[in-house]
Amino acid sequence: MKLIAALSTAVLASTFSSIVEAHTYVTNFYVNGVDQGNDVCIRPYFVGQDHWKNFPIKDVRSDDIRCGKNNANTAAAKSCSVPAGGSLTIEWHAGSRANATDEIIHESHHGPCMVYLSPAGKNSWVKIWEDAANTGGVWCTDRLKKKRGKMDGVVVPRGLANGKYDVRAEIIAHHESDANYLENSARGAQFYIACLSITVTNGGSTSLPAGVAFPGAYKATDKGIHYNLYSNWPTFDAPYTAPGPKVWKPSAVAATTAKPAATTTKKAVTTTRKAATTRKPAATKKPTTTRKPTATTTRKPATTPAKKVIVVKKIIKVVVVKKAA
Ligand SMILES: *[C@@H]1O[C@H](CO)[C@@H](O)[C@H](O)[C@H]1NC(C)=O
Ligand SMILES: [Cu+2]
Repeated sequence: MKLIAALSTAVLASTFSSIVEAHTYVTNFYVNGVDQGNDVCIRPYFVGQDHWKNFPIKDVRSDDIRCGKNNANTAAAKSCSVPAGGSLTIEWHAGSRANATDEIIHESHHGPCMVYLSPAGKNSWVKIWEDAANTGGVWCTDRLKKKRGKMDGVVVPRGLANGKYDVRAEIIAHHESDANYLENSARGAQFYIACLSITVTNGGSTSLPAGVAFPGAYKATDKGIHYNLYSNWPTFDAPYTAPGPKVWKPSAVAATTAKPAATTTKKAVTTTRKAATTRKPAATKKPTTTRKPTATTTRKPATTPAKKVIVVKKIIKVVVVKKAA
């Protein structure tokens, strides 16, 4: 137990130094693969203070949790047409989109992604997509980095009634959410949010069901918000349920929406497994930076506390041997 506590502290310490570094924000989105343009149909970010552009919202009771800092009731200058059944790809960046090596979101930031839809200006949000998988410690944020920031697999329900809608895209970063923001406002979960304006065309007769309001939908104590990313170190694999309602799947669109999400998740997991088959990286890397290598090899055992200690001991042993050599 003592070892685990020490290692968790080391992991935490490594994240503190990077708090002010690259967060993330939405620069562009694509309709059926077509880029709508820089900042087009996206609510403009708060510019009173530069840093809010990519800074997280942390208070779920605040109006800012709806669409970002000071953006609860603003509107994008334009609404982009999307045919019902069409795909939305939402592109995130930490710094500049023009930077080919932009890190998308800081390495320490791990968590799920979600997309909600509301009739324009109604604050009645229906979750239409999420990627909350964390198998092997690989999260949506990690997949996003591989895809150069492109959050894909989001489909506007086929048959949805024509009209203007707001899209709320969200990433939750859990690197400090072992603390509850209400108890420690310096830490807590970080919410990255952007709202897009779309006009659905070629739609049908399906209306959105009643949605949830922001603020209102989340509580600081929700399991998917006050979540300890480090509790099961080194697996990062504690069962996770994203906050908010379940993804809405109208029967008419179930087939279209289910597929992309499932495929993406499986692929990512397979990649990690392969990478993790060698045990060495886990030993050579410092506990603070290990994330992938150890994740899969120790996945199952670590769910029981007794075995967790054994796993940690093994790693320590290897580290010691290495140093002696
Ligand atoms: C591009 O992004 C990388 C990674 O964050 C950063 O180190 C580099 O300074 C950035 N380059 C420019 C020109 O901003
Ligand atoms: Cu951040």
